[in-house]
Amino acid sequence: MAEGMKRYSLKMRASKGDLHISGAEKIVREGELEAYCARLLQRAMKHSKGKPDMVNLKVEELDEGDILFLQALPVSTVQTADAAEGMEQVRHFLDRLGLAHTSEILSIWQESYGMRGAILLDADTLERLEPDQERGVRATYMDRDTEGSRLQDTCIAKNHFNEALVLATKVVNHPNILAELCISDDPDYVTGYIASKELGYVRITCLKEMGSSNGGRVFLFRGNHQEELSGCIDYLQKKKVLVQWPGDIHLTKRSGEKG
Ligand code: WAQ
Ligand code: MG
Repeated sequence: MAEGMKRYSLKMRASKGDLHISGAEKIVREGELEAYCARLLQRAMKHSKGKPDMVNLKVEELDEGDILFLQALPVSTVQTADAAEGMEQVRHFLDRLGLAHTSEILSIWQESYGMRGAILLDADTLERLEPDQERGVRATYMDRDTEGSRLQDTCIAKNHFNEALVLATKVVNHPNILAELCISDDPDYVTGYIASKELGYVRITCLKEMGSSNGGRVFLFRGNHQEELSGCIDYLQKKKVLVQWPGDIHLTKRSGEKG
């Protein structure tokens, strides 16, 4: 591969004392690396939560052959007037997936509020499967594949929708993940979603009260704990994924394909 064409994972984490201020990650070409480092640093230093006293920037070279390319989930939107109506909609979609313990799942979701990662929940037995239940499981090493799109400067301000669609696409593409539930912890962001391979990415316009910082995620797992769980956690935490948007022209061709 040509010099400067290698891809790198770039992760930023900013805090002030014990307070987490901001975090973000990108997968970029070598030639874009400096520009994105600067942007993520800017995002950290200008965050509305305050000025950090520690910013961690981590840069790792990736092996091109390890990257999994996925198509973004199809997106749909359900308008809801308030949190109660939003939760009714989530319940309805969980029922459509044929899950037996809808009410319990909705109440366990609240246990994820304030965690750094997500609850990994056995959808059938309702066992929590995270190795560290205080932290949860974090999905990382994913980004939108910007190759062939003009969207190059998306990372200074957080775009909730873009980042969530990337994360959800990665997460629900694992064969043992049935669905993901998500509410933002940002007090002024009330749109959440339920995602699954079957349903796609379903935005629910109001899923909590404005001003509330109660947010969290649940990944619903179905499978064998001995044989499939560690592979699933490994995928969520370590597999490199680039998500392709519909409408973007992709210059990344598989070998043999005509360009
Ligand atoms: N992996 C697992 N869980 C995570 C991760 C991650 N990488 N990042 C955040 N979480 C958990 C954690 O518990 C957070 O408190 C919670 O999710 C919410 O995170 O279509 O902004 O970053 O417009 O606040 C939804 C967009 C935005 C909906 C979600 O989540 C739309 C959002 P936040
Ligand atoms: Mg947040």
